Amino acid sequence: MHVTLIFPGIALPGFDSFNKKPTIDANFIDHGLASLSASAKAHGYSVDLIDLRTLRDWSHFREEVRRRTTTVWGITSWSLHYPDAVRAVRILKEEKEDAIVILGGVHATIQTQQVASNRLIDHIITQEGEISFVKLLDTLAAGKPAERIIIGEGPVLDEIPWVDRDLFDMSGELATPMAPRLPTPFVTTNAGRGCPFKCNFCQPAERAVFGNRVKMRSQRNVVDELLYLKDRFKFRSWMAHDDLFFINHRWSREFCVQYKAAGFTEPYICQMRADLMCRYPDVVKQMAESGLAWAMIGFESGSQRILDLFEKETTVEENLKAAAICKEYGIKVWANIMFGAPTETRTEVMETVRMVWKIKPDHLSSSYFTPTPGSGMAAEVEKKGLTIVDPFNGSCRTPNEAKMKDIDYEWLTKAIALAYEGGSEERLMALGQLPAKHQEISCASH
Ligand code: B12
Ligand code: SF4
Repeated sequence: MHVTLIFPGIALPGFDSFNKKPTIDANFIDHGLASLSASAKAHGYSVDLIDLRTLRDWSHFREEVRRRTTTVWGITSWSLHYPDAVRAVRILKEEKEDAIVILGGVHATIQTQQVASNRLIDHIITQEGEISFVKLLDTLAAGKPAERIIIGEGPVLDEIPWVDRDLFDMSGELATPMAPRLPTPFVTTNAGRGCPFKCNFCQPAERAVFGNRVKMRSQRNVVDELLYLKDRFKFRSWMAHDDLFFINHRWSREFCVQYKAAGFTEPYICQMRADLMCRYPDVVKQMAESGLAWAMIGFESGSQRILDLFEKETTVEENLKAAAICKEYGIKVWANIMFGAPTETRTEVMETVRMVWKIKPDHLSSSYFTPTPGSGMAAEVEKKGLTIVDPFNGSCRTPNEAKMKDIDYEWLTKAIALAYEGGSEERLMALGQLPAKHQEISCASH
């Protein structure tokens, strides 16, 4: 039996963006679909892909559907992509009366009832897909009836095949390093799944998909995959896509040993937390010696009240110390900073600007606080009627549009510009005195 998978990720980069726009969202492969594909192929199914980013427009998608004889279609969807996933399903059903559509991914997991209310979707698999997707294919291939809503069984990561890099056109990812000056070819991989922390602008979405326990592949399994990727793609740098690659100090120590023993010196980039870096500076040093070139750190805010509001469980001091540890070991700092949290005051924003100046990141990635579907904060601000973005677009954190009521985005843009430019305390104080455009950002109403 043949299956066609669909990647609907055009919400940010748009149609015809693959290999045309230099951004990661236009070019990275999707590990969820690539992993499903690997499992399906390992069980004898043939699989191909329609990646909307490679198409001209919706009529091109219709043509691609029409020219296939596929019956079973699998679609992934984050919240941001859901409206496009729904449009794809509608076209599929218009073109192929007998199409069986299976939807899975983050949005299907956190908004199962909403997805189930779309009667064009035949089956929904929530949580992790590899095992249950194959079981569903087996049932369909046998012509037997199958449940409509299936809770995905979580696999043991070393027991599933490496993600299928033949599903996507790898040329986009190979040419698009995550951080400036990381050499190409560049590849991404995932060493594990899940995160034990509870930052409320993110959780509980992660746990809804991956459960409460963090699962790591064995170091051997990851290093073996990197050896395969080296052989196949000759990569010169790579990224661990994990929410947190440095999550377990024992795992990381052994990974460094095995990575070096395999002869690797290739630089890599990953996400890290300031508190863990401060607790285990020796591991950070070991990672730097093994090739860690960039640490992407969610510093988020220079205000302790805002960090606590986010339930980040880090301190401003840890933020500064983690950055200093990176400087000491020659690791470049990618600073993720969030502006415009609900109830954030101007004084608190200014504290964040000062923190950025002290950290002096090699790359500053600023975002507006965004009510990401599936996060605790989103539920809270929606209840209070503060959200002004729609629940799908709402997951895009790019600081280019207003997300929430009561936030003076015009002023915030100036503060963010100052964080980027660097500047003096006088300029910052002058910014603080500017009259508010709409309402002062304040705690008053909440
Ligand atoms: C890597 C990553 C990225 C990469 C994307 C690379 C890519 N194209 O895949 C980059 C850095 C570009 C990125 C960007 C963004 N991301 Co992101 N990202 C992640 C991250 C950390 C890992 C994704 C991953 O590889 N997971 C591992 C795979 C194996 O898991 P999976 O994809 O969920 O797939 C499994 C199941 O969901 C299921 N499944 C998935 N699809 C299907 C389909 C079928 C048919 C079935 C049966 C099952 C199934 O089975 C899979 C295997 O078990 C996740 C968090 C996370 N840990 O998942 C956030 C996450 C997906 N991102 C998120 C967000 C919000 C964004 C941004 C919008 C942020 C922004 N800029 O504002 C952008 C959107 C960009 C875009 N593509 O349009 C949110 C999505 C929340 C939501 N409600 O949808 C997440 C969950 C993080 C969070 N909690 O905030 N991201
Ligand atoms: S923001 Fe990062 S550390 Fe916090 S819960 Fe999400 S993945 Fe974990």
